[in-house]
Amino acid sequence: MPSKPPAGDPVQDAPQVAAPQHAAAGLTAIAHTLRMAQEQMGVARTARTLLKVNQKDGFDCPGCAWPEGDKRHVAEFCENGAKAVAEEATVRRVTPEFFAAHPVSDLAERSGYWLGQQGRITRPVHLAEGATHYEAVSWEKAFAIIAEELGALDSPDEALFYTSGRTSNEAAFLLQLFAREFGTNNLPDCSNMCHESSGSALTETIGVGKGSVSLEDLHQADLIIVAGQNPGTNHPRMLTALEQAKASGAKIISVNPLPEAGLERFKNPQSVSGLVKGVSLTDLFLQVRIGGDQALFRLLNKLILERGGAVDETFVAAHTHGFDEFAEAARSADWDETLAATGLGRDEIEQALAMVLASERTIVCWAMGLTQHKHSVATIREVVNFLLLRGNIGRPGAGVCPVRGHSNVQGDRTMGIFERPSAAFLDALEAEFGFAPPRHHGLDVVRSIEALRDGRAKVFFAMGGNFVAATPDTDVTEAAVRRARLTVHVSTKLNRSHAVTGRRALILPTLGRTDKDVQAGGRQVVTVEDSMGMVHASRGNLAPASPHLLSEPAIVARMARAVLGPASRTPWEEFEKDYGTIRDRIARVVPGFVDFNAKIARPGGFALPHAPRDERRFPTATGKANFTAAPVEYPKLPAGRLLLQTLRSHDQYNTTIYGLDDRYRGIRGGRRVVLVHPDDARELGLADGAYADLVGEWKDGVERRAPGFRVVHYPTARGCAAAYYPETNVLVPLDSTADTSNTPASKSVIVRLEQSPSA
Ligand SMILES: Nc1nc2c(c(=O)[nH]1)N[C@H]1C(S)=C(S)[C@@H](COP(=O)(O)OP(=O)(O)OC[C@H]3O[C@@H](n4cnc5c(=O)[nH]c(N)nc54)[C@H](O)[C@@H]3O)O[C@H]1N2
Ligand SMILES: Nc1nc2c(c(=O)[nH]1)N[C@H]1C(S)=C(S)[C@@H](COP(=O)(O)OP(=O)(O)OC[C@H]3O[C@@H](n4cnc5c(=O)[nH]c(N)nc54)[C@H](O)[C@@H]3O)O[C@H]1N2
Ligand SMILES: [Mo]
Repeated sequence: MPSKPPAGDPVQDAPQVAAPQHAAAGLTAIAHTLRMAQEQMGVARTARTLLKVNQKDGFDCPGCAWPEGDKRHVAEFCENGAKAVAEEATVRRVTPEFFAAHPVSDLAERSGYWLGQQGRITRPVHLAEGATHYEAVSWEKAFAIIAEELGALDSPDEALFYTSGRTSNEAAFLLQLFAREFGTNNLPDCSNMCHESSGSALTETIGVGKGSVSLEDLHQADLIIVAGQNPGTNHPRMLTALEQAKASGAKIISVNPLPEAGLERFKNPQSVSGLVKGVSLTDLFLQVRIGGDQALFRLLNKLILERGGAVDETFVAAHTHGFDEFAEAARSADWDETLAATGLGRDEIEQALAMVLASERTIVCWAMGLTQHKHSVATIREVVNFLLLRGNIGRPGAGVCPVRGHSNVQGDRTMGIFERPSAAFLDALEAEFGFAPPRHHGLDVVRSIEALRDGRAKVFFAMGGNFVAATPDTDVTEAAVRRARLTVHVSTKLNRSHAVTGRRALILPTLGRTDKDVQAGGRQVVTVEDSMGMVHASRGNLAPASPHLLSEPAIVARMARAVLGPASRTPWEEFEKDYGTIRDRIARVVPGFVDFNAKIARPGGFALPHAPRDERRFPTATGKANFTAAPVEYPKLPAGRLLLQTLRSHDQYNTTIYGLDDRYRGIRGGRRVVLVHPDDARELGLADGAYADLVGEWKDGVERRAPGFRVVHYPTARGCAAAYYPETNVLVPLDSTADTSNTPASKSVIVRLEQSPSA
């Protein structure tokens, strides 16, 4: 059976609403997976491709960053991983004829869903100044254009090099090397919008900005708190780990304004009894108000302090700093204020406390529900306080578990994709490559947009991603990007960012994870790092989507040669020929990668060192794990307003829309829905099925409006609302960001709902 042609546009957005589900995965998930995969790939290619996902000789799933266990199943993927694979391995193609038929003005009118459905891009294309259409261009000409525009800048800091988190370690290492040799640290990345708050909080408190647990630890924990995360949709393989932990007696507390089906009950598709019955996962559901987590953990900390013998005194004395100041702040936590901030009942918090005190090995997992608020860094520091109190870091079955998003977002950071690199990293780069990298800090995502808006940045280069759709304040951001002299996107598929261009624009099509990568030096592998610091090889097995594609390392290497010219002493040509030579350099620059090439030959890869986890050593400024004592914050709402979180549906991968359903939440056939508690909706005079505009309220007085959302009465926490990203990014003000990490506060948007006639 061949693949099906893409849907027409405008795509009908007509949401149908049924009751939310209470279990995730199961047989429906398998059927859904196969249908979506076959639509994109046909039957034979579906089988050939899906069997290689996450196998030791196969490719790393381009879906999420959840690790693979040591014991692999024949089908080591989940419904949503399969969708990510199908999206990339599709047999649909975007050719130069497509661009001849669709002027940029037409692409700009299309939905993101339609753009993505057109298939893989086959040729580099150029939008000349004043032109209406992209046209095919040779790779040489494309690199010459980049060299010309970068060469015309007054300072290297007028260029921005963005990275999305699918990029391999090898490509990421080359990109940061090129940017720094060119002369800038302007390396914004999707992490700035994602787990930056986790990195900021963890680096300060435990000395390493990454999680401290392995998959084995999860299996051994006796209490797992999942806060601000929806694994049933975004990290489905995590449910298997939770199931295994439960089988060994662990308890699970979930903290979330929404009852998420995946956390309620899991029907494991890998076992027959699992498929039919499933296991219930959550033992205690704390339906917290958006932004109430810091107050919750602060009060738990007070209660632990008040309970004799509950604090791990030996650990606190030997390994921590700042206890007294923290304890004083925690002791003043107030019950009434906590109940107001969290919306929880006293009995629920007491139940949670009892489970915490009964646990000897606690892990806290979190994702965007904790990282995308004004007070996110303080919230995550409070989670660290909570774990430190009972010695829950640096021993088996315990620790911090920020669950990463993109499959190699953690590795890209390890490779130096960071606008604020450490001096030690730059020293190592300088010693290895013999040039002086810039020492002043570069721009993160939000500051990059401001620089484009203010004319301080003029060339924008993106290694993957969909910058204008993923970033906040869509109208402001799109206007800012349009001011650029040149925008360049290294991409696999079409997206909104290709339609919102600078004066000139390039799309450079590249190989994806599933494609076979053959260079002059033979068949190549790349490497990735998962959410738990395991590094392993990834090897695509499909014939590339077109013979004209270049790999990401090849694109950076050729761009570097065109831009830097013979003055560069870096062996770019050699790097392109054989990625092993890149890994030899990584081994000498990045700690933990000694013998890199030898280590990736091991099936399953190797673990990077992590001082707090491995030896209870905390490489912080004080040399100890730091307790912190920030004042408690939580969002305060004016009357008649709701606090909106912008989140993912089950049928999307960030800005890539696979389909219009959100099965577990009972939504089908449309994405413009806003979930509101029935009592709040009634108070606002909004019936289920009414239509409303979402209107943002921010201190700048600018009206930000997302029109035509169907109101869905939904059991979320009171005062809260939820709607999908990226449709709602227009509502997130550019300067509404987290303290310290500068991450857009896309889970705390104050809105009012204005009833509108219809969609
Ligand atoms: N299929 C699929 N997989 C993905 C992605 C995808 O789009 N699709 N995206 C990938 C990426 S880049 C990332 S970062 C991750 C994202 O993974 P998640 O963080 O799970 O993604 P979100 O949909 O943003 O869900 C946020 C969750 O936090 C809850 N929440 C919101 N506000 C609060 C709060 O104030 N407190 C608490 N306790 N909870 C809150 C929401 O109700 C929701 O359950 O997933 C990755 N994996
Ligand atoms: N309102 C709101 N905004 C958010 C969030 C939110 O929760 N709410 N979440 C934030 C988060 S957590 C993240 S991580 C960002 C995501 O921001 P991005 O990473 O910028 O966005 P994606 O949608 O993941 O990027 C998808 C595009 O990547 C390209 N692509 C896919 N695979 C490859 C590949 O192998 N190589 C290359 N070169 N290109 C490839 C395709 O062209 C595809 O269209 O969005 C952030 N924005
Ligand atoms: Mo993310």
